Amino acid sequence: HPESQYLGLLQRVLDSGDRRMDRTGVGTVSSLGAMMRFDLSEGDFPIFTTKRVYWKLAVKEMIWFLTGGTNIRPLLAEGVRIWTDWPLAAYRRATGEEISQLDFEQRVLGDEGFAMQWGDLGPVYGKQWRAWVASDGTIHDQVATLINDLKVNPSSRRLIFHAWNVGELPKMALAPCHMVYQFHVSGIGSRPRLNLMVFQRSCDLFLGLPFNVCQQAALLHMIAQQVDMEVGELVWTGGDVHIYSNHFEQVREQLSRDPRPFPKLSISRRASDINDFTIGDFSVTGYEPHPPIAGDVAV
Ligand code: DHF
Ligand code: TMP
Repeated sequence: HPESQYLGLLQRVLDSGDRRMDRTGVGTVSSLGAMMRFDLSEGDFPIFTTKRVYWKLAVKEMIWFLTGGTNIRPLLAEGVRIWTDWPLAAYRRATGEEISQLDFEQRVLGDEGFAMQWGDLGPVYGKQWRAWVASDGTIHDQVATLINDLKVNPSSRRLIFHAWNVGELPKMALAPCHMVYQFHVSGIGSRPRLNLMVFQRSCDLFLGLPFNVCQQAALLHMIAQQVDMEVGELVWTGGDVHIYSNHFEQVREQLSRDPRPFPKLSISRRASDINDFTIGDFSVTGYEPHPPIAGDVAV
């Protein structure tokens, strides 16, 4: 089962990773370097099954990246709360106010001025993907360029977008984790297939990775549709792959479970362009996971 790649990685890091303290103060066990390959050509959608993964949240996050947005307000409007912790921590630090997460989210949703001031994550993924500002001031829409290049030059070795904008890292709430997206077309001339390799420099194996793999598969489907190609393979690569010490118990529970077949994904509608996708376009069938396993995110 392809999910065994994930379970094997969890086991390997647990068994032989390096124990250390990390930026968040939680502590991890960590190893360098990992790869997983998922064949998506038969419609398989890699939503892990050994715990329930809230795939709609992950796909909504991907759609939000594609809008070029960096403010959590539209995420909250969609019920996606996975990014609240960072602006919330910044707000508490700056004001000393002991506001609850829920109250903070209500203010971001209800007060546009407040959202502008406190809900922005800085020039994170969306900004770098859709409006990277070069040193001469020109603005680069890397995603639009990629889609154009896939159409006119599918054998290119430069089919990349990238979020590690060194000069802007200090302004980001969190430095990009999944930072390089490289595309590759096989079967040119007959039945072109679009493949994607992602490099993720830092990976929270329990909370982050299940979201990342599934949203990256969704991205591959969206782009393939826009360039009239079939979907091929998702190759996920990780740099610092780690398990937080407050997830050990959860990971052991997960490792005791047997993976089930991956569900199937279909996109029901041809979007007019890459900015036109909505969550309602994604339909997943046959997802029958084991029960959810909760864990706290390290801020
Ligand atoms: N920091 C850390 N330490 N780990 C991360 O995975 C992470 N991911 C970020 C931002 N910073 C991060 C963005 N993505 C969750 C999933 C993805 C994500 C952030 C958080 C998460 O908490 N998932 C829970 C439930 C989510 C919910 O229901 O709202 C899960 O069980 O999957
Ligand atoms: P770092 O910037 O110190 O590496 O911390 C980022 C943490 O967030 C790290 O545990 C990796 C995790 N992460 C993911 O695994 N996936 C994601 O998509 C994001 C945004 C973060």
